[in-house]
Amino acid sequence: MESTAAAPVVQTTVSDHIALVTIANPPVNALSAAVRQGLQQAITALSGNADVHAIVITGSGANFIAGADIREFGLPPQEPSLPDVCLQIEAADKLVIAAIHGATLGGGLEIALAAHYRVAVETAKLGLPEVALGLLPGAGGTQRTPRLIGAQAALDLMLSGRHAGAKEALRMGLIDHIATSNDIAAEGVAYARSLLADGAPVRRSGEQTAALADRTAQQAALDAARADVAKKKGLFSPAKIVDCVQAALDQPFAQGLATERELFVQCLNSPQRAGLVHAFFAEREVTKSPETQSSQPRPFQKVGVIGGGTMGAGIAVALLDGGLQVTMIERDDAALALGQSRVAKVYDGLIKKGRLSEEGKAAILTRFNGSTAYDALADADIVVEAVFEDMGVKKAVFAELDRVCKKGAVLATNTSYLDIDEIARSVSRPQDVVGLHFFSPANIMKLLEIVVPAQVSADVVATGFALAKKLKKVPVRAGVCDGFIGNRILAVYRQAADYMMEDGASPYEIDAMVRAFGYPMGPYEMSDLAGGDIGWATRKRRAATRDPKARYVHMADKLCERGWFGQKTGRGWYIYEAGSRTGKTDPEVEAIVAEERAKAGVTPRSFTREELERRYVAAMVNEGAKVVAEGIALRPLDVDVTLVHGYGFPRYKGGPMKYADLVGLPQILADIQAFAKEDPLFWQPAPLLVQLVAEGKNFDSLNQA
Ligand code: T1G
Repeated sequence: MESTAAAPVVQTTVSDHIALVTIANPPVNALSAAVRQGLQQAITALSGNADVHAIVITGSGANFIAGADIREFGLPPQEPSLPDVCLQIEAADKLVIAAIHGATLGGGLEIALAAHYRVAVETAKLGLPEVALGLLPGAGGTQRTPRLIGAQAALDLMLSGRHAGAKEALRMGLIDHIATSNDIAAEGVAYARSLLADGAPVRRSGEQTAALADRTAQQAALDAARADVAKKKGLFSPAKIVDCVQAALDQPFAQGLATERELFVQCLNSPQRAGLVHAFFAEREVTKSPETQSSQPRPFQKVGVIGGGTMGAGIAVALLDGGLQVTMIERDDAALALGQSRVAKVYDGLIKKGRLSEEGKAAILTRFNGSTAYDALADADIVVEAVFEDMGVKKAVFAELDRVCKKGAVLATNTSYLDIDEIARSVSRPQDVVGLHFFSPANIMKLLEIVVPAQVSADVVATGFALAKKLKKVPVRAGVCDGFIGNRILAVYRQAADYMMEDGASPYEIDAMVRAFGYPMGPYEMSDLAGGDIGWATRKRRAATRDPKARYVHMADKLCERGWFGQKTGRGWYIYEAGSRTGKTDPEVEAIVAEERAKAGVTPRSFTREELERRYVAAMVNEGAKVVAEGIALRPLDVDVTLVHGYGFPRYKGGPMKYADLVGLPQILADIQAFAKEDPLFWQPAPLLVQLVAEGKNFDSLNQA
């Protein structure tokens, strides 16, 4: 059978003195080595072809170029480098025009900036999002962009990583012309002809000076950005970006490019790049589950929400923001009115911030209605139950849903720990029951655990993933166990923190360590935010099944017995002045902690911050390994995405499993084995971790399909 050679990733056609160079490297025309080589060869050939008066560069498919090929980072570099390809394009002695559509990001925009003129369709998205990967624009972007649009606008694009639309790009001076049709290749060729007709000169971005002329204003923008970046603790590349733009102001172009290269390589070698690139791909891999690969989702537009409490209302807003028809069910009119007012309050808040108009709110709420009768859900495609966490109450709700919902409706529960298999067994259609575990506030938090009970059909799970995409959530497939992926691991590293506290560390020391590690807050601040009573209820619920040999720390209970639940009671682990969400340390809490230590017969010891960190992370990673081994999480990357998007794990560390790989699994295992000498019951090394270390492998080896 004749093998069809793959189409070249760079294709050139010449028509009537205009060359069209098309990059065809699906799915997003990433600038892989083959594309760079193809571009270099094309520009070389066309530069020497006297019959060619102008060169138009464009991309096939939905995008111009979405940047360098991220999969190549960390691999041995292949020639030509992207900076060299850009320099070659810029140096061309005949007009080079970039014809832009769709995503024009990172190296893709740098190619366009190296061209002499740029035309874009109205829907094009232009940006330099390298900072989101722990990098900086390393192909001349930090030197050409400020020379075209000034330091302030350039810094804004590079430090925010945001995508600018074509109109804004034209206003900024990033592009020269907006196409009148979406046929970008034709528009590019037409624009080239008009430039030739006008006698437009070759215009090299690296030689432009006007935008940087007012040095005082430029320096002021740089100083402001440097001050801003200094506040962003933990991130490596933002400060390097500012250094590069400073070089654009202070140094000749060629020297600025050398400075950029040096700082780019520093970012490339920083562990943050590895963490952030891992997070980028992990967020895309989690959407690929066995069920989404094998089944089509059921269609949905009408969604019911049972319960108008904090979670129910948040879920209703998330669904409305996703453009869906939403019906809220509550037990009586008063409860329904409260639920509806919670939803309205969210939109009123957006109006106050100027991010929504009254008309906008009214339009959204035309898709929102409520009832106290389950029959209102007879034609719902999906129903999400978000009532009180009690099995009896849940089963009663599902019995009603089983009675009223149409055949094929997806029946979902938002429980954060109850046994979904038991709920499924309680209805006549267990194959339609699935867990959709939202995180509070449900209209804000990106994570959605899609919990897969034993009897669910694959297309129901696929529907959960489709719903997540519709709501712009990050879905993670989870198996049924107490706490699924996130809450189960949280319970373990929180326990490790409590043990360190009983052994001598202050809760404030532990919170400080966790913040320094990169979290927005520590476990005790988090408990005060969420409400200590939630953890208390969990501990009481688990008391019956807790291993009597397991160590139990009473300090949190002592605070709860006093009604110190945190922000909502003005006092928890911290004291909160009226209306303040910033807590002050509390000597009375320290006294209670000391008293409980004495009762437990513990002689307090001191911990270095590093010791605290290693125990906290080891507990997280060890339980993560157990969750993967049991198949509760499909891959280690699912644990990473869960902890990053639902529990504040610093994204630039990639997630606990990726972080463990960067630290080295032998180190993590050695730590656990050392801690086990103190408490062999709590610190039982996960067999998967032991196996990987023995085989010289890491967690990432399990992420490869
Ligand atoms: N390299 C390699 N693969 C990429 C890629 C890239 N740049 N961008 C996307 N993909 C893959 C992605 O993994 C997925 O694969 C598929 O394409 C579709 O992506 C020197 C250093 C373009 C807005 O940061 O923001 O240039 O899962 O699911 O929702 O200065 O992808 O199907 O196997 O996201 O339509 C800078 C990253 C690179 C842009 C499209 N560029 N990409 O979103 O689809 S660094 C970026 C995106 C750089 C230079 C530097 C988005 C998108 P799979 P998708 P989408």
